[in-house]
Amino acid sequence: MDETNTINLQHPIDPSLETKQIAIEGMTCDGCVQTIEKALRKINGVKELRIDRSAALATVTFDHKQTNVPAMHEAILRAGYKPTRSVGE
Ligand code: 9UX
Repeated sequence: MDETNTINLQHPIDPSLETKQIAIEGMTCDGCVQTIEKALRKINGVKELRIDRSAALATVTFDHKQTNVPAMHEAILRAGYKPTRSVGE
């Protein structure tokens, strides 16, 4: 078994779930965080969401059969913020 390839961002319980981090610019206060949370939770397939304002990072667990990172970038942009990159592609 190749142990170098065991970093696994998929959930062991449900292989269609993925967790990704999206960096977001422009979250100046906690109201911004709530606006983005609302926008992302509206997307079908978003299961878990945690936004860390000081780290400028959203951690999202989603069903990759229902949504994807570009859709989340789009929602963040529409809410008025700037997604800059996602980690763990
Ligand atoms: Mo706070 Mo964010 O007053 O757009 S909600 S800065």
